[in-house]
Amino acid sequence: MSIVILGASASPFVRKVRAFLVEKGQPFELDPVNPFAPPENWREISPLGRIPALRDGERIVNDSSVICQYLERRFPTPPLYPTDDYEFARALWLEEYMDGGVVPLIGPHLFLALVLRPLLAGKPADEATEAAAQKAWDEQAAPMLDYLEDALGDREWFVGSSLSIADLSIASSFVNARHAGFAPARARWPRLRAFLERLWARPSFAKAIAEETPVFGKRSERIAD
Ligand SMILES: N[C@@H](CCC(=O)N[C@@H](CS)C(=O)NCC(=O)O)C(=O)O
Repeated sequence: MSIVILGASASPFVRKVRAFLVEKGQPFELDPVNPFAPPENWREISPLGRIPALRDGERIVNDSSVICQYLERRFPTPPLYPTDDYEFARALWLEEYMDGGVVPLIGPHLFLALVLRPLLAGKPADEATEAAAQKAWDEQAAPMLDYLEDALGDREWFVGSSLSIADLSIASSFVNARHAGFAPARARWPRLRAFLERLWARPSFAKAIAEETPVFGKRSERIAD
């Protein structure tokens, strides 16, 4: 039975599911769906109108977090959720911290404002939009980056001793900031920045980033140290 992700590659939630399947070594297809101009029957597949949805043969699963938990049970190896009770909760919390906290900031203030809208309008963002994005990064994102820097500490992975859903979720969400020309500055968030670079170099992200960058990631050239 074939696995199909329905969604647009630039969505952090779609990218998370994609990376999850690559890490599982499971083949899949990406069927492009733009949630703002969806196919006619989209609400039958995605009752909230959101991407991603996953098609597994005849079955549909919605919501990236639900999809990843489903895939974990469907393809248990390698495990991408910790077995320890508390570490399991930590991994889910960090995923939610991204999905419910960081993405709602990076999405509208950086990616939509500086990448997607200018792309659709065919002209770059104006100065006020640039300034608002920088302010959102400096004032609202900074404490979130502090939290993640602390949560990672000196460890290789956010939770436990191997790659987990927490790492995939964090790495995926910051790709959208990268496309918009923002990454945690090495001087202030050295461990988080090094972590992101390690994760982005994995095949589970490198291929997606290489595909997306020519379309969405031109501003990534301006990322400084
Ligand atoms: N909690 C959902 C969030 C999905 C989500 O918000 N996707 C956005 C694209 S990044 C979307 O489809 N937006 C269209 C809409 O809400 O109408 C998940 O993890 O899958």
